[in-house]
Amino acid sequence: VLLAAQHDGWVELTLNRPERLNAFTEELHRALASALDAAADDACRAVLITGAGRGFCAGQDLGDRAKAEGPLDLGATIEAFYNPLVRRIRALRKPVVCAVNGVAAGAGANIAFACDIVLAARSAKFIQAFAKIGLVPDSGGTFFLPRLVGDARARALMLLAEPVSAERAEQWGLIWKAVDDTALLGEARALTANLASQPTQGLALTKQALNASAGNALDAQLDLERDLQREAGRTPDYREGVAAFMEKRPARFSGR
Ligand code: LHQ
Repeated sequence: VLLAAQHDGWVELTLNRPERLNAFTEELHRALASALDAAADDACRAVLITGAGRGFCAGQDLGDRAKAEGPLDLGATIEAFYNPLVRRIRALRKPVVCAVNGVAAGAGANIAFACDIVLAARSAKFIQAFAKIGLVPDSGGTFFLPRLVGDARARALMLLAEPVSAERAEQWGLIWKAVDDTALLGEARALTANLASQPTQGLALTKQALNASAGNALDAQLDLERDLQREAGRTPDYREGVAAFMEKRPARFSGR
């Protein structure tokens, strides 16, 4: 259900249930959780998440749901699988790139938005599908969307469940970039490999600052930047970055 390909300093995780547009089952959640835990190792300096086949991820596997008898506690499913996934991605101390190769619906879309840099194939679409089945956007959607595109667009997207094309998503600032379908994976891999060669601690601290930004007032954020900069200033990669600049040579970052 999940392919994990180890590259030099980074890992590529491919959601692999293409016949169901990579919809989430418990098995897929468990595999993704353990792959992300493994990616916390210092040897891994960046992560790429993508999907197999024509879709990225259609959210929760609704077939799983339809089979169940009696009322389901969806809150328990979210607590057990979706919220931990979002937290894992945000807390991971290295960049997580998402290559959205096709439709991203429901939790599938919001998991993509939890990643640090999102590229999408021009043919991909993002759908807040929840409204169509009587549910509430989850996996951080009601947190990420208003911050990414503003309240007016977030509300309409969520109440109408209208698809957004990759190109419009880029125009709106919902994602980093729309890319030609055939170029997507190559570009996403090059981007992730490049990130894996960068000062990983500095990027982790940057990610930490950005994660905190949404909940902080300016004074608290300035204090946080001070503290994180103090930490960054003690890293070998900072020393290497400055030395390389002074010596007019490319830096060779160790990730420490
Ligand atoms: C699927 C699915 C799917 C199973 C396509 N499940 N089979 C959290 C916690 C607890 C509970 C509930 O939810 C959540 C979070 C959520 O994510 S809720 C939202 C769940 N997702 C959706 O509502 C999206 C459902 N899918 C769709 O609306 C469409 O499939 C989209 C718009 C994604 C793609 O449309 P098409 O390109 O026309 O493809 P398709 O509909 O023909 O799908 C292809 C196959 O994949 C098809 O199976 P089949 O046997 O007919 O070939 C679909 O049944 C299957 N599939 N999504 N979520």
